[in-house]
Amino acid sequence: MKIKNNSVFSSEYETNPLPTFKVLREESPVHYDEEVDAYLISRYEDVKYVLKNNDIFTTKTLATRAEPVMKDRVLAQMKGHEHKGKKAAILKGMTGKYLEKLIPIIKKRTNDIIDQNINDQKELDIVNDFGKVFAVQSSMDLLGINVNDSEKIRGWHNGIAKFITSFNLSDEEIKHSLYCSDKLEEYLMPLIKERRNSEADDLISLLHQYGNDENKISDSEILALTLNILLAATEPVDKTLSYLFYNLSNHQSQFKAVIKDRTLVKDAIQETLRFNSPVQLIPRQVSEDTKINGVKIYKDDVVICMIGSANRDEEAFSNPNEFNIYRRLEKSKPFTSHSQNLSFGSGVHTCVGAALSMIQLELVTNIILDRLKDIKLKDNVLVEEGIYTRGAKELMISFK
Ligand code: 2IO
Repeated sequence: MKIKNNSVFSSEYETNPLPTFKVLREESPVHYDEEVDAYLISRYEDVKYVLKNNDIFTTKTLATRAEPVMKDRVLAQMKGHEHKGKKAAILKGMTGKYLEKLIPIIKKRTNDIIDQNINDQKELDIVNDFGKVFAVQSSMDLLGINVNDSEKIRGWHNGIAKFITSFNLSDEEIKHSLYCSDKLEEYLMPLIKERRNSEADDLISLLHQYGNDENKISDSEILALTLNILLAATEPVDKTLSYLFYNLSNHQSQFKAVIKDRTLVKDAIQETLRFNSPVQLIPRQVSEDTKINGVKIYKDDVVICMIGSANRDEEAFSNPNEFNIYRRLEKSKPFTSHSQNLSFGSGVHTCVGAALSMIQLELVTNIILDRLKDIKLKDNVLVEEGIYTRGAKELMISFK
């Protein structure tokens, strides 16, 4: 396979990016892509280097990629004292007594959606019947938004997600994303204003509570962080869950082991995040002339970390193309633990929701395993979509 000189993001790439990842890692690990006007970073060590060195490789690119639909800066755009404070406020709402309150709600949502989908046919689509519905509802629970409106919010969420995770959108598509962003603002702003002096324990109230004499936080900043959390907590969830059940179904002895020994659920999720990273790309902008792996890049250039490629790098993981939930336990082999995967990023901007998402996915998976017996894929062909965030279009399963 030859690297195309205008863009690696072809339709073959979207069908299966793995061959391109391999060629890039081997032949052009810091590869300039003309069409997206950015350098693609495909090796594990280089991706980690970029993500860790946030002074050289900044998040400034989010000003054009995210701000138009987020209406203000997201957490990843902040630094220093402000970043530390707002990150702590968000983290507070996902840990301790806040987490304790969330757990039964997560369980209830899971059970309710399963109840709605259990029919005589004993079939369901993990992506569209379960994952996408659960994803937006659990994000709304975290933010303290009534889930009665979840279908409306889901539609608008899709519109802003498309803006952030696409290259070359048409004018019509941009217009639609901006419309969805306006609708979300219209919906959320009154709620944000209402909670200005709230002592409640949802994340919107906690963001207000962050504001005091020293630390200021405006309603528009709270709106952007609310949209940030809504998007980051929703977008990867159905993708991870469907990849998990797809991978386990294709590795029956590991599936059986997980069903029997639930301490392996976490390992199966981590290995799925490595094997099929739901967030495939992380962009950064260079603050000064520099080099990555010997290749010169100049101030203001954009580099794109290819998470999906880094997670399949043979220099970082032994047998990277093997789905193996036991990696963590195989301590004798070097560079093998699945938890070294870069699916939550690395460095100061590592995903704030990483721990919560692992807890959430573990709870959901356990309930599914308890309630749906003898899970089988209806069709073994997995049709995936997306090059920025990536996931199955649908995944029909049968159960008893
Ligand atoms: C929301 C892309 C699902 C984040 C983004 C504008 C900022 C940031 C990410 C992740 C995952 C989403 N970037 N979450 O890559 O908050």
